[in-house]
Amino acid sequence: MASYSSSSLSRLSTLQNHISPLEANNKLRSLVKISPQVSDAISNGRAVVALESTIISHGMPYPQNLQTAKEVESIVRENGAVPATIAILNGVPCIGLNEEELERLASLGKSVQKTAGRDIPHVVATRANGATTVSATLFFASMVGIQVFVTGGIGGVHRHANHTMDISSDLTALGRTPIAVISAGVKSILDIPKTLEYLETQEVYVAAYKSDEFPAFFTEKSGCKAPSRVDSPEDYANMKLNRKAGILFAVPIPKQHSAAGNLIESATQRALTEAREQNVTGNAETPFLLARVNELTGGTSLAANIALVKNNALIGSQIAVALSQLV
Ligand code: PSU
Ligand code: MN
Repeated sequence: MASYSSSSLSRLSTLQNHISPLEANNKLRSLVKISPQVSDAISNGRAVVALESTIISHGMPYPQNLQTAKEVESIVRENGAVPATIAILNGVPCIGLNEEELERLASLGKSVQKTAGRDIPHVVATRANGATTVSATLFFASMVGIQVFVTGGIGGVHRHANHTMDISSDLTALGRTPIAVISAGVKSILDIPKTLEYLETQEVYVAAYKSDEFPAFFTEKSGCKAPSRVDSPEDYANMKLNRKAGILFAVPIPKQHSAAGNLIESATQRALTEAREQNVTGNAETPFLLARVNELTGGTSLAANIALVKNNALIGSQIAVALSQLV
């Protein structure tokens, strides 16, 4: 249960209750801190790539999470774009982290609050540290006008969602935020066909990169046909982002890293059974499954995860650069 001191309660009510939604958003906007590099790039129309932070705090163990976060930022820079890792530090939404901030977030790991869109007012009001999921990162990225966002995998419709109603808010956030999200598809910890159906309901355009099939994170194929296919970052950028909804751009894991797909799939099945036995539900389920699959595969899944995130950063930067060159 969330609990509040009176000062944080008034901070929360300022953000949520006694003012209009527009005023609340303006208030939140005034609290946001944008790094000088990101701010400069946005005002000059240069390519910017947003990066989420739950993948750092909850998606990977320390210190590989820090190492990966730094490498992903370097890849973005090497490919001509400016990285903007997004997180909430001491209640301040930060767009673009410096080295010390990134280090702090990575070493705090799971003690940082996993922050989806619904959690933003609480984390800000209590001046807590929050690692933003895809839904919360989309919110802040769109607030400052970033058009491209790279991650590993997005949340989706969970298996057994017909009983639990567990559908990630990443999908509804994508439905209302005109940003291109580059991911390696969704993990088989989720129900992939239902996730694709729900993305259609949310009017999210889904394209696979150089493939006819929607990828399943650790493997190039999911058995589900991708709604559409795109063969170059330029073609993709040419679709422009003049829609109300987001675009999910699914990049299959590079071939040399997908070999362990079967091993990872059987570990996933076991982790899913354990989650049900131990009654792990709600927003604890995804981090539990990610960590357990990593343990069960002796780190093989982590290595594949790191490789695909870096590949997504490469393609996402190319898309951001191509977009910034469109007039
Ligand atoms: N899937 C991954 N790695 C991750 C996540 C999902 O392969 O790190 C994280 C992302 O931050 C995503 C969030 O937005 O989990 C979804 O959580 P939930 O299923 O509770 O909505
Ligand atoms: Mn959920």
